[in-house]
Amino acid sequence: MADHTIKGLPAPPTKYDGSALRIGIVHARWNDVVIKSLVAGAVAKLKEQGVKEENIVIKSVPGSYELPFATQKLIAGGKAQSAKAEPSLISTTNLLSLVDEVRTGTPAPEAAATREFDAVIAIGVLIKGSTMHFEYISEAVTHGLMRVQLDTGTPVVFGVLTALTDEQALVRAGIGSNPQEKGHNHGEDWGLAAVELAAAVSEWG
Ligand code: DLZ
Repeated sequence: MADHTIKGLPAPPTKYDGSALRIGIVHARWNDVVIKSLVAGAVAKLKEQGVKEENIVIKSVPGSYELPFATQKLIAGGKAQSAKAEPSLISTTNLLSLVDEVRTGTPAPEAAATREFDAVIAIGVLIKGSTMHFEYISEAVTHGLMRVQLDTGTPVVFGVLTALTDEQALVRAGIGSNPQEKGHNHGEDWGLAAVELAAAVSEWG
């Protein structure tokens, strides 16, 4: 019988242009093998959608519990940099880099470094142990990240796996231990979601 499922994310309705976007990734370091694969998947899809390498900022924190705070700080830092940079838009240095940008088609690095984030992907891997730790952290992080995006107005992609076993986590990062069932890398979906949210949904308001 054919392997068939109704689950999962279909392709986006259109190919979004990520070339002008600045995307942050904040990832936990716990369960590092899975994290690395998820981050790589997210970055690959961001680039495939046109997001430039210099506009992808990757930061790490120890564990998933730290993700909401760190995500909020990253977003706030981007907004502060962008506010500071605004008056200098008319400075000679900025004017020259803008001219250069138009001439070469390459965004000036200063411009990239001072822009606010169009979306942030928060990535963590929680694996259930023998205590209630997993339940408490999962719930706190889920609510925390939702709060961050609604409070800041910057989309936050929920890239947190809440797996009951090591294998569940591996399969959801596309690195399952069974060669017949390596699974799908959910990091790729998160990269696509970030571009869709930043390029389309953010324009709705
Ligand atoms: C303490 C802990 C445990 C037991 N498990 C995980 C996990 O599976 N995934 C994860 O990302 N982090 C875990 N942590 C660490 C907490 O998220 C956090 O870093 C510490 O409690 C310090 O705040």
